[in-house]
Amino acid sequence: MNKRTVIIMILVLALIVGVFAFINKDMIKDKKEIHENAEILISGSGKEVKLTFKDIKEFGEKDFVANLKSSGKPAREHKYTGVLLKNLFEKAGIDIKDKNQLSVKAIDGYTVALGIDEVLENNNIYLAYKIDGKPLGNKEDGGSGPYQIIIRKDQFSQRWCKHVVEIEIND
Ligand SMILES: Nc1nc2c(c(=O)[nH]1)N[C@H]1C(S)=C(S)[C@@H](COP(=O)(O)O)O[C@H]1N2
Ligand SMILES: [Mo]
Repeated sequence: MNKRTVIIMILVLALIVGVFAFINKDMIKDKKEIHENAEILISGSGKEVKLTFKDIKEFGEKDFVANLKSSGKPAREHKYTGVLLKNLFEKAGIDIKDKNQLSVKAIDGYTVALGIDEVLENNNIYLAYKIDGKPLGNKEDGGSGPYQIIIRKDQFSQRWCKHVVEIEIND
């Protein structure tokens, strides 16, 4: 290989890395906007739907009680406000009955897999936006929202995904 070929190869690689960095930056910016605007992206299974806070509220706001286990603190009961996750999909006109699972993704990269069977349960998995009557708040204010998945049956709260920005449907 002569010197010229090596230089051209290095330039081509640098260009590829640059393009990927650019695309990635754009994707991170989109997620950040979704988080700040209190929106949620429903993706996967050929779908790409953005839901606003107004949409989500109108899907059927409900108060429910759940035990939060925060790290370093004893479990404590709170009143949450939100929408039963299966109702959100039903009202958005998305049939999840025959799907495999949902991947819930947060702004910090935390991801939680939810089995369809548990999602279809009656009083278990919610998408919440208030705790004890107050908004959950976002990551920057030390809150756990704007949206958080609450799994009433998960007694250690590990799968209670905070700062939800995307729910991906897996076939
Ligand atoms: N987005 C996001 N959600 C998350 C986590 C996280 O790191 N990021 N940690 C989980 C864990 S391990 C616990 S115990 C609960 C409660 O977290 P807290 O101790 O910050 O209240 O949130 C869960 N949800
Ligand atoms: Mo935890």
